[in-house]
Amino acid sequence: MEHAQKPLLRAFSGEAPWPPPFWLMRQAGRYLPEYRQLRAQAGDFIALCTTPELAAEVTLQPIRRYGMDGAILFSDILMLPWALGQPLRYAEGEGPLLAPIRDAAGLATLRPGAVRANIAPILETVARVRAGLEAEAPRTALIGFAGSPFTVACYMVDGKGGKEFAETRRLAHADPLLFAKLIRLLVDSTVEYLLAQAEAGAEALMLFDSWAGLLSPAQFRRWSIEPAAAIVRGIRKVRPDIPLIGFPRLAGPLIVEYADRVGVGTVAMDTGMDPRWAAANVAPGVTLQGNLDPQAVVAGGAALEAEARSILAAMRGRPFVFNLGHGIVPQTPPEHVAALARIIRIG
Ligand code: 1CP
Repeated sequence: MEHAQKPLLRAFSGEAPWPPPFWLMRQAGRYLPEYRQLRAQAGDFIALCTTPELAAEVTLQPIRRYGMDGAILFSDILMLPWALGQPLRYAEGEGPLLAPIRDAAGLATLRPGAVRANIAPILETVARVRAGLEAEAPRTALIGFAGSPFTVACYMVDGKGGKEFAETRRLAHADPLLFAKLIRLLVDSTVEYLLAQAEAGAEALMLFDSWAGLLSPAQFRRWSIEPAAAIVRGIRKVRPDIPLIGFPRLAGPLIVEYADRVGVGTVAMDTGMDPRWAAANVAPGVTLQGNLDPQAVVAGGAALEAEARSILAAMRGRPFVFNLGHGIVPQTPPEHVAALARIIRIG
């Protein structure tokens, strides 16, 4: 389908198609039996992300079931540190584990020059998904993504998943020069990585700053807003028109400053953001995306319907993309996602 006619790309460009287009963060993955089957076949999560045939198939699985308007590349934000040469593994039940980087010697082990070769299989996945969508779901647009520098640094410095990332926040305060070097390296590599995804066929690009809200306001400006703005400038030089989505999770009212300063056309709201407040305070030209509580989809029934309808009512008439406020969780019954899709399609 003609690029400009895809509902998701129209909404990202500032139009307000209704019912709104939708997709769901983490829409491929563990709540789907067909994913669990392929995951078991691949064995290892990194193998799944770097086997284009399997990663492309997993990306398309939720589209076949629910017909989302957006397909998000199946990969992980930690594939960039992996491509930079930082040792990474996903331990069963524990999430990601990395060899932590906390000093200049650690930083010196990263290999930005190796990124291009290492991401080749991921770019091959992008190309395969784009061809698959063309054939199977021509109204669905392909979204590429990366983690934002601060959120990726949380894993690179702390060395594992979590909710606090104390080592990373301490390092940012204690040795801002070293931390700035890491962030700058990540800005440059992220521009390269996202532009390569666009070149391979991604039609929009999303930056996940899942842990930005852990920062103080001053640190948020320095480590979330400024690096994201630098990434947007780097992308815009080459691809002035590609839709960009920013997700400064847990930013609270700083979402307004993020939207003003970063230069993305779409800002994603987390679960705690009041959509009416965001509609009144975020610049009117900015498309909003979000923000249903993933647990409402686990619950299903009348609770799911009421929550979804209240978001739709708040966003009617505005450039808007329906999504969750954070990733879908593995406990989600697949039939509740089908129910949600029906509610959104009524508008
Ligand atoms: O066991 C498995 O199958 C691995 C689970 C899994 C999956 C399905 C991980 C490990 N990553 C992913 C895929 C993923 N991650 C996608 C692909 C799209 C899709 O599933 O539809 C995307 C966009 C991400 C992004 C991601 N990874 C974020 C940003 C978004 C968010 O949720 O905040 C973050 C923070 C990660 C890190 C990560 N990767 C995996 C896990 C378990 C975690 C969280 C670790 C933690 O902090 O505890």
